[in-house]
Parts: sequence; C-alpha cells; structure tokens
Amino acid sequence: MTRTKRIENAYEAARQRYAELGVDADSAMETLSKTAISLHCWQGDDVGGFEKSEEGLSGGGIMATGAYPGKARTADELRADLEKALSLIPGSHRLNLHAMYAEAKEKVDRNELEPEHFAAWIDWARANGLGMDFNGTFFSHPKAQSGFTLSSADEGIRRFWVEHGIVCRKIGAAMGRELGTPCVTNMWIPDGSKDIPVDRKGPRQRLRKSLDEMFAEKMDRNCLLDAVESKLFGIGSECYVVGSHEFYLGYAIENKTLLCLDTGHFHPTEVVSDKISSVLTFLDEILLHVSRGVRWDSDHVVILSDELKELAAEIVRGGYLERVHIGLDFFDASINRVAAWVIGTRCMIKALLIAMLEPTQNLRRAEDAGDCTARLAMLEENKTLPFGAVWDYYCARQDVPVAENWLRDVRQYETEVTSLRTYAGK
Ligand code: RNT
Ligand code: ZN
Repeated sequence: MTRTKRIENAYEAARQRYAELGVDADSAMETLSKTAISLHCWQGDDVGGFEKSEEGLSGGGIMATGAYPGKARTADELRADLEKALSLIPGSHRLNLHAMYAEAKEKVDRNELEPEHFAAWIDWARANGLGMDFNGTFFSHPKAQSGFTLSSADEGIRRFWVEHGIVCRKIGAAMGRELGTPCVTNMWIPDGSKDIPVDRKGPRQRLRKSLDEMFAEKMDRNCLLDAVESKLFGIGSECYVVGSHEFYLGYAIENKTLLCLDTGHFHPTEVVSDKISSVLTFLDEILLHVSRGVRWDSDHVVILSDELKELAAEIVRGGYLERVHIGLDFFDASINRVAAWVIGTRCMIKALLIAMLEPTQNLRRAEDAGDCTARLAMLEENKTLPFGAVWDYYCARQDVPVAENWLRDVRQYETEVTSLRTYAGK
C-alpha cells in the first residue's frame, strides 16, 4: 500500500470513530485551516534585530541561550528562514514582527521609526499571504539600561519611550491597512527592579500616564488592535515588575485594549488556560504569547504538553476563536532555529486540532447531569482517540510534510543555507 493510501485509510477509520462520538472531523479540519497562528520573527535570530548599532539583547529581562550555528544575519535571511518554516507548517498564518527588525538605510532611533522602514516586511507578508502583528521594542537600547522605560522617573527617557509607542501604533495601523487585517500591536516593557523597591506606586502611576499618552489617539480597529503584556518577574527584575498582571488587567478593562497573556509570565503552578474564560468575561479580545517556561520564563520551544492542550481546549470550548489572537513567543538558540519554529507551531496547531475533535457535547451532557464519573471516564478515553490520523491527513491535504518528514527539509536547508553563514569575529 502506498503511503498516501495508508494516510487516507487511517483518516477514514478515524473519521468514522469521531462520527460515532458526534464529531465531524472534516469540519474540524476546515475550522483549523482558518485559524491563524502568529509566528514570532524573533526565534530566527535570538531576539537580535537588525538595527545599525552595537546593542545586543540587553537591558531586557529576557535571554536567549545556546550557540547553535546558522542564525539569520539580515532581514532577507530571516525572511528566507521563515519561508522555509512556513512551508512545513499546515494552514495560513501571520507574521509577528518586533520594531527592532526595522530596515532603515541609516540609523533611525526608535522614536522616529515610520511605516516605510517596514515596507519590505509588509511586501513580503503580502506576497506570502500573511497578516502581520507588531510589537514595540522597549529593550536592547541605551535608554532601557536603567531598567525603566515607560515608567521612568527621568522625563526625557519616559517621553522617548512614549514616542516609541506612538510611532509603533502608527506602524501597526499601516500594516493592518495595507494587508487588510487588523494588526495586533503589543507593548511589553521590561520595567522593574532586581531588589526590593521602596516605591512600588510611583512607577505604576507613571506607566499609566505613559500608556494614556501612547493610546490617546484613537485608531481604526479594523487596522490596529492595541495589546498590553503583563509579567511576573524577569532577569534583573526579580523583586518588582511595574507592569504586573493586576496592573494590565485593570488597564485593559478600563481602556478597552487587548490583554496579552504570556504562558511563561506566571507562577509555575499557575495556568493561563484557566484565565481565559475569566478575562474574556470582561474583555472583548485577548492576545496569547504561547511559550514554555521551564522553572522560569525560559521561553523554551512549545511542545504538546497537557497545558497546551488545555489552553486550546478552553479557546475552542468557549467559542473564543474569534476573540483570542494566538501568537507564539519562544526563542531557543540551542537547536536549529527553523526546526524550533516548525516544532512549536505544529504543536500549537495539533493542540487546536485535538480541541476541535473533542466530543464536547457528550462531556457537557455528563457534566450538566452531575455525572462526574462519566465526565472523567470520557475525558480519559478521549486521550487515545485517533487524532494523529486526522493530523497526518490534514498535513497531506495542506501540502506540507507528514509527521517527521519535515525534518529532512530542514536538514537540507541547513546544509545548503544556514550552516554556510559566518559571523564577524567568530
Ligand atoms: C518578555 C515578553 C516579550 C518578549 C518578546 C520578544 O518577557 O514575553 O513578549 O518575549 O517581545
Ligand atoms: Zn511574551
């Protein structure tokens, strides 16, 4: 039997098994194909960016670890690497760009960035059928070295970062307008303190003022969706983070922005899956930064963990697909970076597929009847349903490699492209 026939037969058997449970596998695949994941550009170069300056990743409370060869050195290389990754991921997706990936002829400081500095990215996104999302870059910059940006007591510094936020919103709106799909423009700042601060109040009041100034101009929501991202702690901000969860939850509700929940930004036993239905009781939309923290906000590559499946289940069960923007946020410099994108994104999609194939009606019926025995029994039986056969068939139909076959493409690309890259001083 040919491999294609085997995949088709396995799918047919799976389809029938799901039908027995009242689940339509064809329509699950249809919904899945319309669910975009926003691929973060920063996995491709260890959160480096292409500004014409000597600043590396610093002053940011985040860290890429590892020295795997082949990271992208230029925007063209990053785009080529992304194209390779996208060719191995089923479905149509989005690009999530950071402001520090601007392409300016001369050095342009962050408060003077304009949409034209992202023209090549926008053209590339259009050519590849991708929507775009955007992020202000409030780290890896001399004016972020003090550990405070939008909440700085230094009025010059605070004002500089407000201006950065303002230009980023204009850039995000231009991306949304050009591509005909709203650009979720996310703001995360590293502000905080390594040791115990005396004044927790002042920086938060200044941050609120800065955000009010940044968001003062009303923008067309068909082009731009503002998001603010909270955090628990960072490297060098262990004792105090200005933009905490409570801070931004309050801000987002009051100002009708999106709230960005990063799965690595909470206590290790706290889960974002449980937060979705809470925050969406009060907010219209949210952004997710799907990451995998290992002991801390380590930004490991996303895997098909129980929590990832739970996160996807909550989105699908709640009927939240339209209101939850799914972005990825991991950066591993210790493995092939194209493979990292492919692994993490395929896992996110798999988790969504599993959720879309869940016989939720049956589970709800048991729950509504107070039959916790049946609920637990069914939840456990669901774990061995043949979703793998549906996943393989979905990949085949979307014209991307089935199962581990994608790794061959990455290896070939590594031999022919990424492994040939050399770096000044190395
Ligand atoms: C940092 C935040 C932030 C960054 C990216 C690069 O803790 O998660 O989202 O990872 O903006
Ligand atoms: Zn994040």
